[in-house]
Amino acid sequence: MSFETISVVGLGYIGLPTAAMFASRKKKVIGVDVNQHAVDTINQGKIHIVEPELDKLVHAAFEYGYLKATLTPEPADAFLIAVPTPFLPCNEGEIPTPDLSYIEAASKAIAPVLKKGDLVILESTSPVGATEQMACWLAEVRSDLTFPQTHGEDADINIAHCPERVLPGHVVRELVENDRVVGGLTPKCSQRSVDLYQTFVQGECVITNARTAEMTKLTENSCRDVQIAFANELSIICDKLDIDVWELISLANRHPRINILQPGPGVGGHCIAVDPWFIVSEMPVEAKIIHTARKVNDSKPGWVVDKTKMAIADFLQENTNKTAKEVKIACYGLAFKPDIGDLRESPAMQIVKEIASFHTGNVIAVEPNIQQLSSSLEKVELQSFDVAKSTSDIHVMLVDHKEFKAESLNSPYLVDTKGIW
Ligand code: SAJ
Repeated sequence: MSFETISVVGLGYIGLPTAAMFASRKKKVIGVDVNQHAVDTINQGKIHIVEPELDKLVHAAFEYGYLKATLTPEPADAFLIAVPTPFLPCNEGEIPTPDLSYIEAASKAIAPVLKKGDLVILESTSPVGATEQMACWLAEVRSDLTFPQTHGEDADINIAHCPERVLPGHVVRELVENDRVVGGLTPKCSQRSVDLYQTFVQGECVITNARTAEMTKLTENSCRDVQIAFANELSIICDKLDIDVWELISLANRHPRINILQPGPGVGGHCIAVDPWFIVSEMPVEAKIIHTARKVNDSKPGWVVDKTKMAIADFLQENTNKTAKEVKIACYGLAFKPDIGDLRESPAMQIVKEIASFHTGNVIAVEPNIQQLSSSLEKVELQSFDVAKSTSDIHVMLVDHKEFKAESLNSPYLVDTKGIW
């Protein structure tokens, strides 16, 4: 059965580009979101998030009449669920556990409009077992339909997990080019999902089962987290040994089988710092390295703040005529990674907030990718690189944006978390 109408539930960083991609291949796409602002914006052919090339894609999809957004699900032949899977609130030191309430709400919202022959794909990053759980939620609401967990290949509804793997900043290209892992609850569920993705995916669609597909995504991001933790741990060791960690890594990486990642101020974003906890919370005894890596990366912003405090102390010792209140600190970069303006879950933001909370003098931020600072940084002043460089006493390099890499800054009071100056 072909897919004439496709519904994408959750029009965020993954759902909206995916919806626009299907629409660009002349599929009728119904985007569903609980956020009225997102729905209204998309229904004007505009976007409510920042992602290169996405505005053109959504604008064209809307103009040609292939994409519309709504608050309430409507019947479709395939449903893709791309809602957030954050973790539940927990106390410091506790292992965070995943919050599946958005998936539950999305499942229960689409259940009333499901019909025999529909395909439901969970794209949200999920703990192992979430797709089976989603199938149960759907079945609870629709006892008149049959589902793969009870009726296998003969079920009325097909269900699969197909995790997104696109890199923020390159979403439009990677959606087309990346391979996809497709894990159906039955082989037919997988095959129908592959048929759907091949509408626009040029990468290979590789079939497995749902649990393996869920674990694949968690493994990819945990692997990167562990590798970054190794680099961050090295940076702390090298600092104590008075060795330049950047030179060290570039030398070690000359070995044909070594490829160490880069240290930084910590790990940010909504995936790499989150997904490993899905494994740790399910397997707390076994997941030792994954758990430790999380702790190493989460502790890095605090280490950078301590280094800044030491730089202030050194400065005051050398400049006895000055008080702490007269010391000006410049922080370079606020985004969670280079060359984007996304400040959510950013270790750089965490560091700047902490510096602003203890420091009695001026704190400047330089962030070429934003126009104004959020209210959470009310004490901080947004300035140009040149002003920050020429007027500040302490310099804290946090994000290696291309604009910063093109500059140089030499100061005895420099905390350079990216090794660019
Ligand atoms: N980082 C370092 N050192 C490095 C590389 C990255 O400190 O050498 C930091 C970045 O500065 C940033 C964080 O790690 O704070 C994460 O950045 P990233 O570029 O590694 O990844 P994300 O979060 O933008 O996207 C990841 C990608 N996953 C992998 O590369 C395995 C992407 O493919 C996923 O689709 C995405 O997570 C997701 O949605 O899960």
